[in-house]
This record gives sequence, C-alpha cells and structure tokens, in this order.
Amino acid sequence: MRTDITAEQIKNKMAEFVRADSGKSADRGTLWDYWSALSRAVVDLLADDWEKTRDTYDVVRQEHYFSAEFLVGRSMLNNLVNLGIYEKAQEAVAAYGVNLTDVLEQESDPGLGNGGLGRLAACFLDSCATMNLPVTGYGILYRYGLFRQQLAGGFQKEVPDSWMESGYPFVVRREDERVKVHYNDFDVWAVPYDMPITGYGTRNVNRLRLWKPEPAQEFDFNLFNSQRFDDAVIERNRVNDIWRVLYPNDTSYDGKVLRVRQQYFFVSASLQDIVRRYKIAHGTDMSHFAEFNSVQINDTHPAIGIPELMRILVDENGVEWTDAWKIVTSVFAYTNHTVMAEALEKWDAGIFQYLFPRIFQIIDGINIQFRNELLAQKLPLSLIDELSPMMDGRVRMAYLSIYGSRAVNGVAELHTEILKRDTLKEWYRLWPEKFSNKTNGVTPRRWLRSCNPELSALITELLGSDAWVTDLDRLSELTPYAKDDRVMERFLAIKRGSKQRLAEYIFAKEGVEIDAESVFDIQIKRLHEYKRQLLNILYVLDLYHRIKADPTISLPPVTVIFGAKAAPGYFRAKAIIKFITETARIINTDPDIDGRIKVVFIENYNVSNGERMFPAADISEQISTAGLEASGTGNMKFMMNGAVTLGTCDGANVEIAEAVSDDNIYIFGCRVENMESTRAYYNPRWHYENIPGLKRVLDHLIDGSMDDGGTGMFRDLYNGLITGSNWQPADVFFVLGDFDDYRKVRDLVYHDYTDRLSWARKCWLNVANSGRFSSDRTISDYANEIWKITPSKI
Ligand code: 26Q
Repeated sequence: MRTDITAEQIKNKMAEFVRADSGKSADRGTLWDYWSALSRAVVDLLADDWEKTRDTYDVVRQEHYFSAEFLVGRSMLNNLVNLGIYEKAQEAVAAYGVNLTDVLEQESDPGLGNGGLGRLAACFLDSCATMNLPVTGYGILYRYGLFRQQLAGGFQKEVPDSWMESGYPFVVRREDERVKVHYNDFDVWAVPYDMPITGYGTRNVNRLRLWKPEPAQEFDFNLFNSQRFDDAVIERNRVNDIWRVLYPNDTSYDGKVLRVRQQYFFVSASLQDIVRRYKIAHGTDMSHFAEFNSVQINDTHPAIGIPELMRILVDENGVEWTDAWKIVTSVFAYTNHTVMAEALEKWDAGIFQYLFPRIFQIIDGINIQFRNELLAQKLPLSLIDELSPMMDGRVRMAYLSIYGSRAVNGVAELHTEILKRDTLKEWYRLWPEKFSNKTNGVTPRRWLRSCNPELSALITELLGSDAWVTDLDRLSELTPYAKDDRVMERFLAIKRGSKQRLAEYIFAKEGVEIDAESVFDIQIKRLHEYKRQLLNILYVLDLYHRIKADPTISLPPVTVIFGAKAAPGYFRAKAIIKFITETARIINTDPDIDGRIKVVFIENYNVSNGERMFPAADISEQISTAGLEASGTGNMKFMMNGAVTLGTCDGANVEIAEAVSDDNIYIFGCRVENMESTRAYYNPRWHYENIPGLKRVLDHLIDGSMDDGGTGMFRDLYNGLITGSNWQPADVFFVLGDFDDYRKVRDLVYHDYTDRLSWARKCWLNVANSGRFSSDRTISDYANEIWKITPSKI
C-alpha cells in the first residue's frame, strides 16, 4: 500500500496534467480530462517502482507469456485499489467537484481479446504481479479491439471498437526499444507500448508489452514525386493492416493470411526483445539462454515462435542446429484450450513460403527431424504421417507446438484427460512426461474484491483481515457462518443490493424494467452452438407456454439474462441472438405473463458490464455439451460471488461440483463417457415429437409466430436441430437430447430458490469453497511445475 501518497499530491498532479494536455485550468476540466489526468498521475506514481521491477527481473530467470489476446478490462479502479489510494483519489477528484465513480466510467474497455482465452491471460498477469513473479506479457496493440455489439431490431450489428482513439495513458510508448520485423515483401518496425500491471499488496509492477507496427521504409518520396501518391500510401496501409483489428473468432480457425502476419509480427518482436535483454544481462553466449528464459504460448497462436527462435539462434547467433533445437525445446511450453477439431490452426504451407521463406525452411527442417526421430523408433509410417507437423501442404500448429515444447497442458482436469485419452493420445503415448493439467483460475482482486466491495467487506469483517484477497483458500473459514442466520440475512441483503444496481443499469441501458426480487438467472459468454444458449432460451419459451396453460403453476418471478457476442460471420450464432431477442419481445410484453418472466439481452457483453453482472447473479448457467468446454472461467466468477451453478458435467464445472458437494450445485445432462454410445442411436426428431413441450417451442421457428426479418435464419435453426443437412447431422450439440433433464433440474432450482435461508446457504458455500479457483493457485502451479521461477520482490 502506498501510504506515502496523499490526496493533495494526486490533486496537484491532476492539475498539471489537465493544464498540459488540454491547455485549461484544472477546475474547467471535463470528466474525460479528469480521467485522463488521473490515469497519467497513476502511471507517474508507479514509474519508479516499475523501473525497479524491470531491473530486478532482468537478472533472474524470467517467464514470458505470449498471447494473441489480453482482455484486460479497465485499468483505473484496479490500480487505485492495488495501490491502496482509492479514497485519496476520491478526495482528489472531489476537489474538482466530480465523483470518482463518474470519472471511472470515462475509461473505455480495452477489448484486446475475444473471450476466455484472452481474459485468462489478463487474470494471470494480475496474479503474477501480486505474487512478485518475474513474468512479462507479450502481445499486439490492436487499434480496434473486439467489435462493439449493438442490437438493431433484435439483430446483432458490429461497430468498430476504437478504444484508444482519444488516447489511453495506461499504455506507454517505448520508442527506444523498437525492433525490426522482417517479412519477405517488406520490413516493419515493432514499437513497444507497455502497460503497467500492478499487484495487490506489493510494490512490484509487472509489464504487459504490446507491439505496434510502423513503416520501416521512409515514406517513398520517389513514388510521391512521380505522382504515384496512392502507391506510396498503400505501402503504409499494408503496415497498418497488421495492427488494425483483432480477429473476432472464438474457438474456430480462420485461415486469413493477415492473421499469420500478425502472429509472426508480435512473436518475432518479442523474441528479439528477450534475446537483446538476455545479452545485456548475461553476455552473448547463447548456451545459457534457456536457463534464464521460458516462454508460455497461449494456445497455438504464437507457435511460430518455435521456428523463429531457431532462426535467431542459428542464423543470427551461429548456434548449431542440434544445440539450437535443445535450447528451443527447453524454452517453450504450450497450453491447449480446445478439443474441437475446427479450432485447430492448420495453415497452408504456401503462406509461410510467401511471407517468410526462411521460416518455412526451418519448419521443413523440424518436420524432417521429427520424422527421422520416429522412424528410428521403428514407428509405422501411417502414424508418423498422422503426427507430422507438416503434412499434405499444411502446417499443423498444435503438433509443431507439442514437438517444440518441453511441457503441454490442458486447462481443467476433464479437459486434460480428454487430451490424453483422445485428442492427443498418440502424443501422450510418445511423451507422457510432457503432459500435465493446470486448471484455470480467475483473479479474486477484480472478480471479487473490486467488483463486489460489499461482499468483500463482509468477508473481511468475518475473517478479521483482508488476507483472503491474496490467499483465497482462507474463504473456507467462512463455512461455519452458513449456519448463522444473521450472517445469511446480511449476505442476502448484499446480493439484493447488487441485483438492485443491476436492475437500474438495465433499465437505463436497455429500457427493460426488472424486479430485483426475482431470480437472476444469467448466461454470459461468447455465443457458440456448443455453449447452448439455444437450450436456455428453449427452456424459457417452454416455461412461458406452461404458465400460459396453467397460471396457477408455483414459481418465483424469474429474470433470465443473456450477454453474448457472435462472431460476425457465424450465421447460426447470430440466428440464436435474434431468437433470444424475439422471445424476449413476446414474453416481456404478454399481459398474461404479467412480469413473471423477463428476458433481457445485455448489449455488448464485456469485462466492465460483466463486473456488474457476476455479483448480481443467483444462478450461473454453464450448460455446454459435455466434453466441449475446455474449462470455462465465468463459472468461477459466478461461484466467487455466490451464485449457484446450473451446469453439465463439463470443463471446470466438474471441479466446482467436487469443491461445493452435490447439495450446492445442480448438474444435469449426458456425461462425456456416455456421449458416444448415446449419439449412436440418437434421433432428435423422436425427441421433437415425443418430449412434451418440445414441438410447441420448436414450431415457433417455422410457424410464422416469430419474425426473423425474412432472413431464413429461424428455419435454418430448426433444420439444424431436427433435419440436419447433407454436410452435418441433426443437432450435433445434443440440445434436444438434454432438454428434458435440463427442464427437470432447472424447475427444481427455481423451486429451491424460494426457501430463502436454505438458498442463501448454498450460495454462501459456493463462496466459501471457491478458493481453489483463484488464478493465484493456477499461477503457483505454473511457476513451480512448468516455469521454474521464484518470486523476486523489489
Ligand atoms: C484462431 C485462428 C484464427 C482466428 C482466430 C483463432 C482463435 C481465436 C481465439 C481461436 C480460438 C480463440 C479463443 C479460444 C478460447 O477463448 N477458448 C477458451 O479458453 C478458456 C481459457 O482456457 C476456456 O476456459 C474456455 O473453455 C475456452 O473455450
């Protein structure tokens, strides 16, 4: 905690920054001026510790976390809380007649990630800083983050997210540390923009280094003078293409050449940066490089680092191939985030040949070496072909990653088991020692301490200190209070307050009135068929019909909340959004329902509105088809804030169930181990015709009662579930197969909710048992078992 900082000091710094940046006196600033000035003041106050941290880390063994995505969310509140200067900042801005909460709202959400994978990287950075671990994040400074979602007539519309157009002081340009990245067709400068990553209760300040490309060739005046202005500008545009946009795909592979260019851009720049710093600290002998440096690749997106480090070692440092390979395979470790075949990156070899022929040559060399190695072990040629990093003119990034890494991990126990038994079983047979599990976690600073200050205060009061913020297992000491009705009443009141605030937010944003006394049943995550938002909305529609048929049905009022962005080219995902908004329109306006069910689709789900929703949830929907959600991390955020999970036996839900015991979670649906045999005789049409209620809700898609604007998307949804097509069988995600069990269990959840105190106890025990889902636990495991790094406190 920075007890040395005073409110007066913050106020004075702000005045200077307002004057310098906007040429006006501090008392005439706008809210944005104050936000900008306060953020500059925060960076200013951090600068000395930040520099000291870098110097400290540069002489010890370090980890480098390579990720195409970092979904960091807003910085200001996090930094104020970490520095322990929230109240002082409040006082400072009050002197200018404004409210700190209004100032905080000025910050745009750096949406430099799609979903789980990007947010995981951000939670990891928070834990590393908090635990004083020498870890640096490396990625791309995207000019446009993930699109902003608007709803137009219930359809998703994408709007560019220009998050840094008017300046973002939490990234600092480091001109002096730029490096050149070489492509076959042109060179670019990579200029680092550094974001300080503060930890809780420590003065260490870690770093997220985001690269921005800039033209390396001077603006071509010859072209310009010969009137070919367009050509001169086009050259610059090709450079700008590299950082223009984050690819908005989640869990699906997209073969865009530009994406490989982006990947190489940040990976090459980062490795050059690491090698340069190594030489400054340890000299030019590269044989000790792997003793001081480790690189974690977040999925296969940075896998091109494997051949790139080979190139740097062999071509630029004269290291022999065999020695270089030893170094490379001691440096890299790879995390897998999916088992879905369509998400595995497989690039045409021609792309590499065209963009960077030398990298292609090296991949070819690695491939030949791999094949020889396996041939020497007398393995059958068919198996060798099956596993080769390059085959049939394609580079398989996952296989390149496993072969080039010393460690491979999955992100939840079940997921890792599926990798070992199924997806990567031959690799596991060859190199069992490389494989391990590292169950995901989330940072309790952002996802409990900051987003839910009321619950945090209660926890601190009961535990007698705030040590739980950095030692989340201590929450288990809350267990006995489940029997204390007075504590349960206070807990319920806190939940009620969060729900009230969310209701006000929803009314302001979406114009929908919801009842804070109703059950808040929430599903927020990327829109994907395997996550089965469709199953959720089918239940809602069925419930609607059941209430209309029998208004005496006993049921608490429910508010069903969705938040989800669909990839812009994912037609069916967009159809599901429209189906949800149509259902909402019908139900919310039906006088027969009279507010007993409300359906709300929150526009533009992101980290910041997530911070409002997790604390307000009663029920956490985690209903993916078993075996397909690698882990999930939203499930953990809900649990920490005292929501009860309604979910399938999938990803980390399995471990959540283990942690809270059967009474405090609701599990339904087909299990992974039965999926294959069940599918063998699965007939969705039979379910459609025979499961009571199913036909009634599914027919809405085709009977003209719902409007898809003439797009045919509802008919497509219907066909996808019931008839299938010549390229895909019907209902591959088993929506109709799980419907009946889901309905039964969800009805039970609503029933159980009505017993206030018994429900409160379930929620409480979720909080009390959430300790193991802190990303601090995850990061300790990575640090001890894979990274082999130790804390280095400044
Ligand atoms: C790949 C190639 C080309 C274009 C885009 C992509 C791409 C981009 C992002 C592929 C996948 C992603 C993101 C995947 C992701 O977020 N996976 C989630 O990771 C979480 C953290 O481990 C898990 O909790 C989730 O279960 C998993 O879905």
